Amino acid sequence: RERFDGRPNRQRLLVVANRLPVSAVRRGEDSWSLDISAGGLVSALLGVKEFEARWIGWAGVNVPDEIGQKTLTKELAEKRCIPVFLDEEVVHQYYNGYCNNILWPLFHYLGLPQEDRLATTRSFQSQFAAYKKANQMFADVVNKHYEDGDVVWCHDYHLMFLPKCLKEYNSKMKVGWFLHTPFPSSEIHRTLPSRTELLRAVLAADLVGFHTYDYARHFVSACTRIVGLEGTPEGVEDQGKLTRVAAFPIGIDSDRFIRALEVPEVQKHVKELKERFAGRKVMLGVDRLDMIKGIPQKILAFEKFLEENPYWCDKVVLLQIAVPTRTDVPEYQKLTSQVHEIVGRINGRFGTLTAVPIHHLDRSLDFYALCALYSVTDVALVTSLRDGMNLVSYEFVACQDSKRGVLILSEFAGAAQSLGAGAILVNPWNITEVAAAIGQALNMPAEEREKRHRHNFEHVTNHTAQQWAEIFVSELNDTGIEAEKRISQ
Ligand code: ADQ
Repeated sequence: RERFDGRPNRQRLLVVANRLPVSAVRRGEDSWSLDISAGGLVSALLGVKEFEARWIGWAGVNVPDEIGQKTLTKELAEKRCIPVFLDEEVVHQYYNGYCNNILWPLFHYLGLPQEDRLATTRSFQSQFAAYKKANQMFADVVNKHYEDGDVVWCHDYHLMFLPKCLKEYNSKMKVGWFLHTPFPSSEIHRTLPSRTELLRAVLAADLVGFHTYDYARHFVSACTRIVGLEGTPEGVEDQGKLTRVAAFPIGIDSDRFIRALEVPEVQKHVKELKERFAGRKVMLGVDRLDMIKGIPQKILAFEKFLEENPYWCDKVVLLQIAVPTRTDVPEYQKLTSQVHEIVGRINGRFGTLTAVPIHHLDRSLDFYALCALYSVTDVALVTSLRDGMNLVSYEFVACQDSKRGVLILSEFAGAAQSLGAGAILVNPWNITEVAAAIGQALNMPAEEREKRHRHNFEHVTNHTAQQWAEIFVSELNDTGIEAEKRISQ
């Protein structure tokens, strides 16, 4: 395709994810307000100048009427977003059910739901049927907007069926799929009733990507051990068709964080925080409130540290910022109460009339407030029980170039593979070990902090989200070239 001035058009990239980077709220019959969320994926793709990205996904709202669908589609088009309309029943069965009740816990090694949890969301079979139906609805929209030469990049565990649906429409479509969560050991994946159908659906893609080499290896083992296909150094082969499988560790837009530290509003927050916590070391946790993030384990380790080191009781504070998610799911409600109970107990036990050791906030912070917090922190605590990558650890490092704070990082986060040499790695299940790591971090000599920080800062600034996206899409474009060469020889 060429433009009128003779220069080739930028390649179009159709990014398909369960949620659009925009949330729509209805204001009237035909009026909408759109709230843009600048998540990691959005900033990754904004920085990629080679491609012209379009987004396809659900806008997070049920729009049953035709007028609403038409007006919302028009408004979203201005933001290069294309909506997929899912009704309430599909969302309940596909999103709350199969995605969040089955795949999410399974991929994080929490196992399949027990009968009582299943009963509340109807049967596994009907959730799986809704999952396939929803994936087909995404495929219909992609197919409607696809033009020859486009590349299609599908994201995450919500859309494992999508590559298959797309290739059924058009076998020449270039399709990539990337998983943001861990892919578990094949022995875990084996327990899933629809294990083979899902793997085969993903394998329809030309390129399948994971954050780490281990997840890629687990996926290939699942294909060989469960489906009986052949694993090769390149990926998985099925009757002469190769699906390339590889690791593409995500990064962040580190410049965005570094630049934010110069903004007066951030500096004002920094000053306030420094005054507020003068004379105390600041420890920080920032997580979505999810069982995979190991928040209770983190707080219990902090309690153990205070118990064993009374000297520190009035000299350190733990700020735990936990954004509530999936608040309608009973497990998440239970987790919230559990965390509140533990925090209350510890503050009652170690607090004084003027200060408490833990500040726990159940909410999201805006970008500037978050950057300010990262920059005043002495020790960041990431204790995920499993985590695909964990971008909070990257964001903390990006904001620490003047302070050189210490990162305590779970060995079960993908980030442990990239920031492991600079962080103190811990097993979050071992509270004694985490408590000891807190002591080590708070007492670490400046020279060692500098060395560890330098390692991590270089990694975070040299492996950005933009590079991640560019490398994935350029590999996707290259898939099939070897096979074409073989055929023409
Ligand atoms: P998440 O599980 O959401 O992502 P993470 O990678 O840590 O986890 O990203 C969370 C993002 O939300 C960060 O950008 C962070 O700044 C923001 N955030 C968290 N708590 C916040 C708060 N209280 N206020 C404001 N912002 C907050 C999934 C996978 C991860 C994987 C990413 C990207 O579970 O393992 O790293 O996708 O692939």
